[in-house]
Order: sequence, then C-alpha cells, then structure tokens
Amino acid sequence: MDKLIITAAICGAEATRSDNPNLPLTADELAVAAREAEDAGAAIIHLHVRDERGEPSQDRRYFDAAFAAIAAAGVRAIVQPSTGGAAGMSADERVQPVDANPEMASLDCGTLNFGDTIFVNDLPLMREFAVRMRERGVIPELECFEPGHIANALRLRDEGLLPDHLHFNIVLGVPGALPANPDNLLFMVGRLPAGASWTATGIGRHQTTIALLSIASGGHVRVGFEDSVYYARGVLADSNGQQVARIARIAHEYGRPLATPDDARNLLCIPKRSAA
Ligand code: KMH
Ligand code: ZN
Repeated sequence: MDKLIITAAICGAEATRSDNPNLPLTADELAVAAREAEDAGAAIIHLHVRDERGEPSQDRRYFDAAFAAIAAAGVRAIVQPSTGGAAGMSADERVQPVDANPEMASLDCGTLNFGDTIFVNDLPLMREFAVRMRERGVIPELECFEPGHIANALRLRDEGLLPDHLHFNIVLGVPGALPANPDNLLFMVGRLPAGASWTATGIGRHQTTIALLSIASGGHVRVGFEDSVYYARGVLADSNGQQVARIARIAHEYGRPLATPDDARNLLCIPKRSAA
C-alpha cells in the first residue's frame, strides 16, 4: 500500500462556534489549525474560509488572507481550497479560490441532498470548474457523495477535462446522501477506475469507522472539524490536530507509514512548483 495521506478539513462551511468553541474561523486561527494538523501528520489541508461574522464565504480576499497566514506559519502541506463553498452559493462565487493558483482544489462531482438543502453541481458547472483548474494547473480532488458522481467524474475525464492521474474523495454520511457504512464505501471504491487514488471521509459519528476501513483498504483518510466537531461520542474535539493525531496513531499501529506533504505531491502527481 502507498503511504497514508491524511487530509485535515479544518473549518468547513457549516459548523459554528456554538457547535464547538474551538472551531477555527479567522485567517490566523486557520493557520494555527493547519500548523497543528500538519504537526500531527496531515499532508493536505482542505480549506474553507469565513467572513468577519464567521459566515462561509468564497471571497478571494479571505482565501488570500488564509493562504498568507498558513504560509507564514511555515506549513508545507498541500493547501486545497474548496470550490464547494456552502449550499446555495453561485458558481462564480464558488470558483474564486482557483484563481489564486493553489496546488489543488476540490471539485464536487454531482448534485445531492445536503441536509435540508440541495447542493447543486450540474455538469455545466463541473465542466466550467474543471476547465478553470486545468488552465491553471490546479489538481482537482473529485468529491463524490453518491455513486452517480463517479460516473460524472469519468464523463469529465472522457471529455479530456481532467489530469491523467485521478484522485477521488468518497464522502459518506451527509444527511440526505449515501450513508456511511462499509458496504457503501467498498461499493464506491469498486466503481473507481484502475490507477486512481482515493480518500474516504465519514461525516459525523462515522468519521473514525470510515477512516479505519480506508486505512486497511489502501485508501487515504480525511478528518477534521468540517466533518465532525466531536472527538468521541458526546466529547467535543479540542482541535483538528487531535483528530489527525488519532489517525496517525492508528496508522502507525497498523503499519502504514504517513505520507509527508512531498510524498503526497508525488502520489497525487502534483507538479513541483518553484517556491513563490
Ligand atoms: N459545504 C458543502 C456544501 C467541498 O468543499 O468541495 C460542500 C463542500 C464540498 O464542503
Ligand atoms: Zn469542503
């Protein structure tokens, strides 16, 4: 098996300080969270940003401030901004962080029920985002919440809009979408094309179970406050780093070494960039 890439989704768009007072929101707080996550073993930081009121935003200004603070904190991990933003945002709003030329960005591969709302990702939106990423050399992480999303991603591949190496994130357990359980994870993994790499994300109380399955199945793992603000049943997490550290310990006991940020770049075929 390849070394294990841990992604820390440190903020998300939905969690609030009432859910967990330790949720990082400002650029400086995101930088501290990214630093702690990397120190605990994360190689990728999946990034959402918030405005001054703590509301989700896709505005370049907030991303630029967060990118700068994270770089100033000496973080070497791949910073992967979200192009999902929050349900209800327009495509133009969502795609903004791609113009900052990050190494990676998320690319959501289909529409789904997202709690009480609908998270819209139709094929024209997906194509537009994929083209924008391709033009800028941004590697997409293909977010798949439902089986049809994998078929959508393969359609984009067949249209020549994706890089040669495909990296998926299988997200299970969003209320309204495919539930998080072993059968569904293995079913989704079985639909992936040969040679693709994949991360698994379990939402809420499924976070650790899905991580364990992924570690043992050759996948990679995402944890973080975006997916669960808890550390254990009824126990809020102290930090994103705490959640990452548990995965690192489990991987160590299992005998699967962790990928450094540069290992992750190699595994995901992210082109080397000169230091900017
Ligand atoms: N906040 C969700 C509606 C992504 O980052 O690409 C979408 C999301 C996916 O978080
Ligand atoms: Zn996200």
